[in-house]
Amino acid sequence: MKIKLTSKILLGLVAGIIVGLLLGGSQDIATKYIAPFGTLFLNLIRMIIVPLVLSSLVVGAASTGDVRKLGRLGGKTIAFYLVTTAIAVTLGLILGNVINPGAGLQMPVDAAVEARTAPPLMETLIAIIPTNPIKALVDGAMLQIIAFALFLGVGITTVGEKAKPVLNFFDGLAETMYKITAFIMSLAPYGVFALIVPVVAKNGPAVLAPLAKVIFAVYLGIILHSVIVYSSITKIFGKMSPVKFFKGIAPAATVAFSTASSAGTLPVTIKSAKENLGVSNSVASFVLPLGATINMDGTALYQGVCALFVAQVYGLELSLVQQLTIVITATLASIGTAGVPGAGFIMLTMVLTSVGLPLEGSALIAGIDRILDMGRTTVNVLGDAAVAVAVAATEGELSPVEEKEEVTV
Ligand code: DAS
Repeated sequence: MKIKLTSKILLGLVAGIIVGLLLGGSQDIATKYIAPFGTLFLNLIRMIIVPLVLSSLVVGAASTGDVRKLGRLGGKTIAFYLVTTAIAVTLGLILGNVINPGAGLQMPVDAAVEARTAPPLMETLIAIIPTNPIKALVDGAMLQIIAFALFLGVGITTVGEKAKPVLNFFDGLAETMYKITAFIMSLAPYGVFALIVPVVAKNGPAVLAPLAKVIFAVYLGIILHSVIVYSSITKIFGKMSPVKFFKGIAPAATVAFSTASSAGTLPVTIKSAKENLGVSNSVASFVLPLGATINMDGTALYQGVCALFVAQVYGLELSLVQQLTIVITATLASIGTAGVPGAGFIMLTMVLTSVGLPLEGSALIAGIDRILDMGRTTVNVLGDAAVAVAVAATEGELSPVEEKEEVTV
């Protein structure tokens, strides 16, 4: 019986949780003999991110043809991203106020320590243009790679016939990267297993108890946000049933959950969006890499909940103005958050500083951050895919995809 890839990955996930719980007592087996295989799987995916994003984006930009269309695509995409992120952090604040996860814990308020703050928005915008594109590729600076690829793609189209060999090169490279992604995806069930075992072995059910309310609030928020906001976006703009959307993006969601890395999941997100949701290559290769870099609804929601948790733990009241400050800071912070594990936690200190909350409060979150990261990264990826469906539909580039028997690998 041929099992669908998604089912195999979910099988890997469940097996990983069970084995992780069994190994709770002897974590060293999990960390010494199983975790390395998870790292191997993650490194395989990371290996192809840069060539995949560069080649698919150059081909995508070249196939969109003119700059006007690219401008329209960019404007729509960024507008969708900012609105959904602001909704997410507002939902996080509402849940933080209603569930009150910090009640009961009482911590002394020390002097707030100066935290690392993200560069001002203008600085981030200027830094998008790479002074040395090769260095941007070597450093894996995603925003700079996206900018360079867009210029390259449009340049190729403008030059025309003479640049054909260049376009063919990137076209060939992109197809090759998709093939390699498919091979890596066939290893996903094993990779997901090896990634989950150490996380469950380390955190186990006991440690989670005191912070269970934070985990409950964040996961309730990301489920509500995903079901309400993304179902609405795909239904209203993409005329796509939520069931079809969530089933089609499931392989990427599962990989995002187990790797806690949007960038690491990107190859799978592109593949799922194109093959299971019918998003065109030019839209997928523009909207998804951009989203994996700047669109993090799950992270923004997590920051809303955790900021309130820290305030409650220290018995501090957050005024409405302070909570609005959190909405703005968390939305901007999520733009600056890299799509790698734990990046949102680093940006949390920036959000706490923005409203004068003690940074020590984030130390309480540190122990469970990976559990929260898995959920928020899944929403980050779902948000990217939902916007890709909506943008593709408004560009007339969303093709109907019939139910697949077997998700191709
Ligand atoms: N893990 C990040 C991502 O890959 C999100 C985060 O840390 O908040 O999207």
